[in-house]
Order: sequence, then C-alpha cells, then structure tokens
Amino acid sequence: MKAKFRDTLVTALLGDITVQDVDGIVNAANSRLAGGGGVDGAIHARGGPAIMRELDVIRARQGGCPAGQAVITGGGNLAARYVIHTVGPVYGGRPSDPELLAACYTNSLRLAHGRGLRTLAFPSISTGAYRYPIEAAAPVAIAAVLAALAPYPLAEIRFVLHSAGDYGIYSRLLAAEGRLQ
Ligand code: AR6
Repeated sequence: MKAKFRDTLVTALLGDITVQDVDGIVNAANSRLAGGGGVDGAIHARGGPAIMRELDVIRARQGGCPAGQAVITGGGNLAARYVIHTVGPVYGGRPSDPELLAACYTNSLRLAHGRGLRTLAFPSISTGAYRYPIEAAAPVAIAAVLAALAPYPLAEIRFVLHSAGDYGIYSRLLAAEGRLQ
C-alpha cells in the first residue's frame, strides 16, 4: 500500500522491521530502555550489542525514557543506520493514552528530521505487550505521522506491520486518507 502526502511517500507493508532498508527504524521500547521481547527483542537480536552499549550511555545520562519520548542510537548490524527508541503507553483506556501514543510518533519524526534521516520505518507501537487495541492505535498513529510531516518532512515513512490483520487496518485507513488529499 502506497500513498503520497505532501512530498512524502507513506507506505504500509506486512513484514519484519529489522530487515528494512531505510535510514532509521523505530523501536517500541520500555522506559528503562532495557530491551525486552516483541519488536524490541528482534531489533537487539539482529542489531547486536552496540545498540545496548549506546543505550547504557543514555541511561547513565538521563535514567531512561518516559512514555511518549524518544532517544536515538546507531543501528549496529542493521541495514538501518539509526534506531529511534520510543516508549508507548501501557494501554489503560485513559485519555492520556492516545496523547502519549501520538507523541511517540511525533517525537520520533522530530528526532529523525533533526538527524537528517530521509526514510523511517515504524512498527505498530504499544499494540503488542502494551495491549493498545490496534483498531484504536492505528488511526492515532497515522494522524500523528501525517500531521508531523509539515514540520518534519521526510521522503518516505514506512509502516511495517507484523500480521495480516494489522496490515489490513493500516491499508484501509491510508487509502481513506489518500482520497482526502
Ligand atoms: N517487525 C515489525 N513488527 C513487529 C516485529 C518485527 N520484527 N516483532 C513484533 N512486532 P511489542 P509494545 C509487532 O510487544 O506493545 C517489549 O518487551 C507486534 O506484533 O513489540 O509497544 C518492550 O521492551 C506488535 O504489533 O511492543 C516493552 O517492554 C508491535 O510490533 C514492550 O514490549 C508492538 O508489539 C513494549 O510493548
């Protein structure tokens, strides 16, 4: 699925974010930046220990990363040169959940733009271990990214979904947005 928004190609695909050939990939991390399962585990496994060594330095400096915020490291052995680690909210049905989730996408794009990245891939943040329902999270993610393309224009944003169901939801939403352009 491909759509064009302003000057940015926005794509959704079914796949593994750790093998994407983009300038940066986004990690759905935890606030301790300590690694874990899901996409976080996959990124550290393929990227190798250099990523955690950089996170150790960031932890020593700032303690961790609160929900909604993001930090950046190199990509280690990944094809991507950078990993942006952002921390999604643990879903609780609170009004702050969509705000924090949107902030993950906005702050990741801000960091990417500040470092001169042109292509960036996102996973579906918070919708695994953190239990944010994908039907509620996907519109928040897409709206946050499309809004942030004005201040932080990139050449390509790639949403990499790990299940056919998630991919279907993103495709439908992006197609509907595209008709409004
Ligand atoms: N490529 C793309 N998406 C993936 C991949 C992959 N290789 N692997 C999993 N996903 P989760 P969260 C999808 O649990 O909910 C970790 O332990 C997955 O199917 O990775 O934000 C952290 O350390 C789901 O749709 O992230 C935190 O403690 C999505 O990625 C906690 O989990 C997000 O699922 C963060 O939980």
